[in-house]
Amino acid sequence: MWRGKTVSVIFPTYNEKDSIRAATLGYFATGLADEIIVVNNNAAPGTSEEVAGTGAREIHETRQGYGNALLCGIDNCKSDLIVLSEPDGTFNPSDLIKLLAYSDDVPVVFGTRTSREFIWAGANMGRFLRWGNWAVAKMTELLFNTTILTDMGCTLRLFDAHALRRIRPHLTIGGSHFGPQLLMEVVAHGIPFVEIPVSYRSRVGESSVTGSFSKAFWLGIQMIILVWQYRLGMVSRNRTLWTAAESRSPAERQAFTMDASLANLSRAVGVKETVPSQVPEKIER
Ligand SMILES: Nc1nc2c(ncn2[C@@H]2O[C@H](COP(=O)(O)OP(=O)(O)OP(=O)(O)O)[C@@H](O)[C@H]2O)c(=O)[nH]1
Ligand SMILES: [Mg+2]
Repeated sequence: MWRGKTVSVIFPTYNEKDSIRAATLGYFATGLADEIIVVNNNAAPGTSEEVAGTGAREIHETRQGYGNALLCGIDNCKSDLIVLSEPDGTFNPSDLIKLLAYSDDVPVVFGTRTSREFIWAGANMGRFLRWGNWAVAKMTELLFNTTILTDMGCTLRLFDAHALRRIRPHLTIGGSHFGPQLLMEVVAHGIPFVEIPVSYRSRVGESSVTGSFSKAFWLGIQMIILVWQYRLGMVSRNRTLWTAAESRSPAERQAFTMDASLANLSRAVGVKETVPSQVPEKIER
């Protein structure tokens, strides 16, 4: 629970039998996660036994792929704040509080794994992955004039349920580049976000994606193609854009609504000087 909001962590799992128990218990130990949803994506035998008794809820998605697994978790989650993570030991559960702290200000918080001080010894974040993720993220930042972006592929992210529901109909990718699509839809909807450094540690067991140079290279190319498809308007669908009013806290929203109706009222009755806004504009674009 975070400031009266329920918190869920979603773990897709494929090949994390040896780390999923510790990861699950680690998130619960923070005292901040109300629920952990493990999406078993035809996972290694023995995974369910490791999850049993941890308090996590296990569900199954048979369509293979990181995106399919996460979408299944998202569709089965009713919490106010939804954290997407991985149970392979790469992320530190104690970073949850950092994501939550920023959720007070913005509906989406992305992690970044490219800050040198946060890359632990043995982590799979060599020069190619680090600068590759950084370069595609910078390209996106420049092409869309976003706030700072330094990592395209970090899989530790927090979403306000309201924001996630808004972009959910636009999420279509079942494989590994679901992550970049999620980021691009946040950008395309104009949803405010921030990116914060998170610890990145070595993986327990074999990586099946970025551990292989050719797979990581191909994923990078797919990311670049995806970003340009968005830039060139090739993925334009009807989107309900995020409004400034939606970014306010409930109390601020109420004040804003009252303020706006007072201003409308005074306009309607012909008062020249409108009531000054009590709530400063939070986001200037
Ligand atoms: N490879 C693979 N991963 C899946 C699948 N379904 C869900 N996943 C999840 O996708 C995430 C990414 O897979 P990893 O093997 O850790 O790949 P990676 O994160 O690129 O590699 P590292 O960064 O070294 O951890 C893991 O949390 C998996 O559980 C699937 O069908 N195949
Ligand atoms: Mg991983």
